[in-house]
Parts: sequence; structure tokens; C-alpha cells
Amino acid sequence: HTIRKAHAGLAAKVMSAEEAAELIDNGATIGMSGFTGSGYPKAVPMALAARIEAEHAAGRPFKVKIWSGASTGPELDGALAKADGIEFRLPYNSDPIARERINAGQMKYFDMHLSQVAPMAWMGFMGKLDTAVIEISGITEDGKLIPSSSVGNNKTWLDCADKIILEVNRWQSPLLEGMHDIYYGTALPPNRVPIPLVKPDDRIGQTYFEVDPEKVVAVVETDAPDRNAPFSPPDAVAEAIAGHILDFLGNEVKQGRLPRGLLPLQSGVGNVPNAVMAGLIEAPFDQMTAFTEVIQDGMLDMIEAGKLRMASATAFSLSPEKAQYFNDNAAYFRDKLILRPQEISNHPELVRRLGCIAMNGLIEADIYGNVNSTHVMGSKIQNGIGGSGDFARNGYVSIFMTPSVAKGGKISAIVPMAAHVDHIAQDVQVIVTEQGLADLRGLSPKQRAETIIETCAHPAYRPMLRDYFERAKKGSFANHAPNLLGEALSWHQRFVETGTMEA
Ligand code: 0RQ
Repeated sequence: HTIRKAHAGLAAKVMSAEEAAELIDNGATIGMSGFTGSGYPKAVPMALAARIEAEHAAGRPFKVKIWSGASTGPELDGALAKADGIEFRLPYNSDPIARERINAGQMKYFDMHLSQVAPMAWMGFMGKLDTAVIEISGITEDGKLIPSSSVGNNKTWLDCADKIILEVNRWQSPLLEGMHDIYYGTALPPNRVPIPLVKPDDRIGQTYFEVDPEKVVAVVETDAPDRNAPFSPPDAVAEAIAGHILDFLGNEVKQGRLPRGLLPLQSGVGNVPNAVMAGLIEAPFDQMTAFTEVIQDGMLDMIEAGKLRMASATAFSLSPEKAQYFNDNAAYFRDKLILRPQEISNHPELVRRLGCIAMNGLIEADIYGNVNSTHVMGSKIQNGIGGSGDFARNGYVSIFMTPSVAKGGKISAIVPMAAHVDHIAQDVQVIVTEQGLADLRGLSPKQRAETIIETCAHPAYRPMLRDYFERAKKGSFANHAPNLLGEALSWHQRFVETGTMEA
């Protein structure tokens, strides 16, 4: 039988994706597996999208609410958004079709701190979960589920949902079995206890998900690869940013503020964080560890280079080539990687205890170092806050990185006032662009402004920022964090009206 080591009761529920999609009702809230393009269900969401399109063509309404781990793939968010089938979605999304619908006001969306999704679902804050659709890599004889290439919120969806649809994906490596650490010890206040994890490589849970077989209504077999986005190779800007960060970390070691193996690394998704990982291969740090959300291409390279001892995360986020490479070499990697529920991989208690080095991207930062990671021009969602807040607030040091300009220089990443704030100045200790690295620790707002303008801003925008700051110091309501309120967002307004922030 194609279901690995199948449990007889569950094997009896094998059916087609189309039959499984028939079991989902209009208006249902569905907990989907999937995190940054890995471990998401690939067949049932497409069948559901086809069903929704047919219902709409027949003049009948049909929409569902989607909760996920983080971003998924075109077969899930893309297909359902295209079918106009999503009433509401949370948390992180990076699908372009869903993004377009959200920004057109046709689809409701809320981006949440990723560590908070599972506890908030448990607390009942978001309503009831009807159905879980979860990709797994196998079922054991005694009915336990072998997780797939992401863990995300799957444990919680399996526990909370009334009905469960499983997708067993044969493409996933059988060697994933044993790599996961599913912790069942979380509770709600007032019964919470400390999470017994003190090192990134501690195992505190079990390798399988528990499931009530009575709740499983369908088992669907699939054989499709995860569709993670390819990375572009690091360009000169990404390499310059990475270089500044490596210098900074080297100096922290020299000053005795970081050990030689650094502290557990957290790295956001994207090309720049991947370039940092590439740079760390050459850096003089050994026996590094990662306690992060996603395992990227660069981390596998670091492991192979003998630089990274192990990585703890909730998901893979690999380019298609690297995903295949992992599958071909899973025997080598499997004892160096641990995948955990996102509630644990991103847990503020653990991030603070371990002292993670948080490294995330930003859309814009203002001169005082408040960071906007999500809303272009204050209103257009790019992706979502993801795990950046979990790590930035609680990390040992919180680094944000960006090219100094976007859209070919029409937008400055350093602005007088951020048009939306995800990370307040207190959660932003270091800002890095290709121009330089601003170490903001221990500085007052005005000192932060001087440092950011002189170190991070692009030369084309630096004089404009200096001019704003100097006039603000004279004309502001007060002089702690000077601002000219009528002018602070004028750069954004100018971009909206003319297509450039340039004066
Ligand atoms: O848009 O693709 O249309 O050209 O934003 O920008 O420079 O390629 O950078 O891929 O590293 O993403 C903040 C979005 C940066 C990301 C953000 C436009 C730019 C481009 C991407 P195009 P880049 P990156 C762990 C941590 C929040 C979640 C997080 C992110 C696109 O890092 O989503 O950190 N962070 N999670 O043109 C207008 C600006 C812009 C701008 C960039 N100032 N104005 N557009 N862009 N700056 C992972 C998870 O939590 C899952």
C-alpha cells in the first residue's frame, strides 16, 4: 500500500481530493498546514477551489476562512484566492494573487505574530475551527501522524478541528520521520508552566502528531513537491549588507559581548538574509546554532561547511533545487535539524532565554528607528509581520536590514516618519543598509536619528533627511523626538502622487 505503514482505520478512509473537498462546507473555517512554501496540502485546496468556482458559476455563494502556519503555495492560497473563495485569512501571506485581492479590499486578512496564532486559537479568540487539512509524510501502524516538511500550527489544528482531512505526500522524504519535536506541554493561563528547553538542540516532545482517528474524515494521497520560491543569487547590495553584519558580529565577539560560536541565529526569509548566511560560511565563527523559523538554503550550506552545528525551526524554506538536494541527502542532514510547532520555534520565553540574534528585513525605517515591515505607503500589505516581532522584541540583539532604496531609487527606505509601525524603536537595536550599519543601542532618539541618517540613508536622500531633521529640531512641538507633523508623511504622499519620493 502506498500509505507508509498504514493504520488500518485510516487507510480505509482513502479517497480522491475531489471527494474530500465535498466534505467542506460553505462558510467553514479551515486550518491548513503549510509554512513558507513547505508542507502545505497540495490537492484538496485545488479541488476545493474548483468546487468553489463551480458553485459561483451556478450563482451560489461559497467562501471559506483560512488559518495557516504562514505562507503556503500557489495550489492553496493562489488557487483559492483566484476562485474568490477566501472570506478571511490569517496569518502570514506571500501569495501574489491573495495579496492583490487583499489590497483591492476584496479579501479580509490579518497578519499576526506567528507565535500567537496557536494560543489564540486555543483561547477561542478567533472563533471555532471546523476542518483541518494537513499534509503529513506518513501514518504509523498505531495511527500516529509523521509530520511533513513544516510543522506550523498543525498540532493545534488537529486538536481543535471537528473534522480532519489528511494529505499523505509520497514526495516528502521518509527520513523526515524522527526529525520533528512536537511538544504537548503547553497550557492556557492560569495553568501555564515553563517550557523545558534550555538549548536549541534540546528535544522536549515527541516525533509524531497525535490524532483522534474518529475525527479523520478523509485521507488523500499526493506526490507533489513543495513549491518554494527560488532565491536570486546575492547581489552587490545584499553582499554589502551581509558584510556589515559580519563585521558587527565579529566586533561583538571581540568586545566579549558574544561568544565565539555566537548565539542561536534567527534569520528572516529573503535574499538578503540568505546572503548573510552565505557570508557566515567564510566568517571565523564555529559551532554556530540556529533557533529560527525557517531552514533556508544558506543554512544547509553552513551545515555542510561544518560551521552550523544544528538548526531548530518550524519549516523548511528551500529553493526547489535545494529541496530536492535535501531529499537526496536527508540521511546526512536529519540529525542536525529539528522541526517544532511554530508556537515553540518562535516562543518569546525561549527566544529570550536562548538569546537569539534576530535578523529580519524591513520595508522602511524612520529616522528614530521605528520599523515598518509590512505596509507599503502605510496601506498596502506586502506579506505580514510573520515571526519578526517574536524574535525582534525578545532577542539578544535585534538587527533589521534593507537596501537603502526601493523601486530603482524612487523610494527611500529611511523616511522622516514610518507610515506604519511593526517594530517600535525599543525593538530595533541595529539597522543595516548597504551604506552602513547603525548600532543604536544606548542612544537617545536624536542620537539615533543622526546615526541612522549619516550611516544608513542613501546619499540621494541624505541631504533631504538632514534638512528635515534640522528643521524639526527648531519647529517641533517638543524636542525629545522632533517631528514636523504636517510634513512627516509628505514623502509618502509625494510618492503616491508623483511616483517618486524625490523632491
Ligand atoms: O517588491 O518584489 O514587487 O519588487 O518589497 O523587497 O528588497 O526583495 O526584500 O524579500 O527581503 O523582503 C520586509 C518584505 C523584505 C520581508 C520584507 C518591496 C520591494 C519588493 C521585497 P517587488 P526585497 P525581501 C521570518 C521573518 C516581514 C516578515 C518577517 C518581510 C518587495 O522581509 O515580509 O520579517 N518581512 N518575517 O520592491 C515599497 C519600500 C519597499 C518596498 C521593499 N520601502 N516601499 N516597496 N519593497 N521596500 C519569516 C516569516 O515570518 C515567515
